[in-house]
Amino acid sequence: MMNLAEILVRACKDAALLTDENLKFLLQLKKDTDREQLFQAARQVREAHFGNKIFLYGFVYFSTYCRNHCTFCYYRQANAASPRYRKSPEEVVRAAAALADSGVQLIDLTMGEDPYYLSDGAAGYDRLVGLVEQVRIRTGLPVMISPGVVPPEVLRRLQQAGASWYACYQETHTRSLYERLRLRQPYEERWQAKLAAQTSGLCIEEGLLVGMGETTSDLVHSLRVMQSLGAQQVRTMTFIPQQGTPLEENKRSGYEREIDLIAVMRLLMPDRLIPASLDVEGISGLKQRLQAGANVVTSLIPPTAGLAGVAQATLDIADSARTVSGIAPVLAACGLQSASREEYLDWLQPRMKEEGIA
Ligand code: SAM
Ligand code: MD0
Ligand code: SF4
Repeated sequence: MMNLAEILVRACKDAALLTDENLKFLLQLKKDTDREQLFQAARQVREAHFGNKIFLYGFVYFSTYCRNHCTFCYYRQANAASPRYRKSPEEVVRAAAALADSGVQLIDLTMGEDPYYLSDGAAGYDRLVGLVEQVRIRTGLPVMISPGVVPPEVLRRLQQAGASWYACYQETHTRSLYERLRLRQPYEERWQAKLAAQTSGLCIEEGLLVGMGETTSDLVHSLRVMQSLGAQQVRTMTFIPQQGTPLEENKRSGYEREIDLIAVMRLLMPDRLIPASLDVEGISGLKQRLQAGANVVTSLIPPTAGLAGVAQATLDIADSARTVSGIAPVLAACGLQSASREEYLDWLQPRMKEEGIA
């Protein structure tokens, strides 16, 4: 049986040498001193691939209407407690422009599975494609689109309208668990949407929701599936129980599992983008996530646009903590710097070329 130091040496040498046993071992560390060694190795690997540069993503949750019933989500259709809004294209473009001016390198356009955009014949999709186009033109920044499951031809149109990324998280790759989370959304359909996005030349983001009763073996399985998917961005978020949902009374787990997973993802997928999301613990959890090897800060939200977060609808938004200037002291304390737009494009463009986009 290898010890921690041996596993970390192996990981830093070549991620391909890591076995499932090694991954399990790393995900089960208990002592803080051991976990700190894991994080240190993850930082070392991040530095080798990205130096001290961090990418910043602006987040625009432009419609919180949703036709779905995910048990974990505040915005599930039946929840009367969640704030519902659908921002006009002008409001979306204004929020995106404010984010761009503040210094982010990408705009993430996210919505619930809002029928206004997803049905109504072709009209719905036309609205979605039009929105991407406007944001792309007005900001000049790469756009990520998180619309839920959409058909392959719509993914193609989104790509042609200027989207670079499609984000769609499976949450888990253990089917029995998936079925308890994303009710009435076939696993395969969601999975295939990601493959179709890749075929259309979009970069993709895959994600794991943790603290839902998954085992360490479930996590190792997910890591392997994520690795073989070849997503350019991989994330994990801790489940935050939401008022008015079936899992409202569930106890929130600690954040350790998410933090450890960030570090293990960094070791296993060294050159991928891995977010530190402000949408879980807000600004107070940013340092820990960056120190575990994340290299993107996501869920930066303009304070006065009336926009919500997903897992944390309001935390740290109104007081401007989820902004580029709000997070600046944390980046500095970690010895990190925001990348420039050019540096982000230098990372992104070759990946898009590889996929035949550019
Ligand atoms: N409606 C689209 C969809 O579901 O794909 C786009 C939104 S998606 C980016 C929202 C993601 O936030 C979920 O896939 C899940 O990973 C995460 N999330 C939602 N509710 C959460 C909660 N209560 N706690 C933690 N993460 C949550
Ligand atoms: C985030 N709240 O980055 C956002 C969201 C959707 N692509 C991302 C979950 O944390
Ligand atoms: Fe809707 Fe997305 Fe929430 Fe599921 S996670 S209920 S699809 S907004």
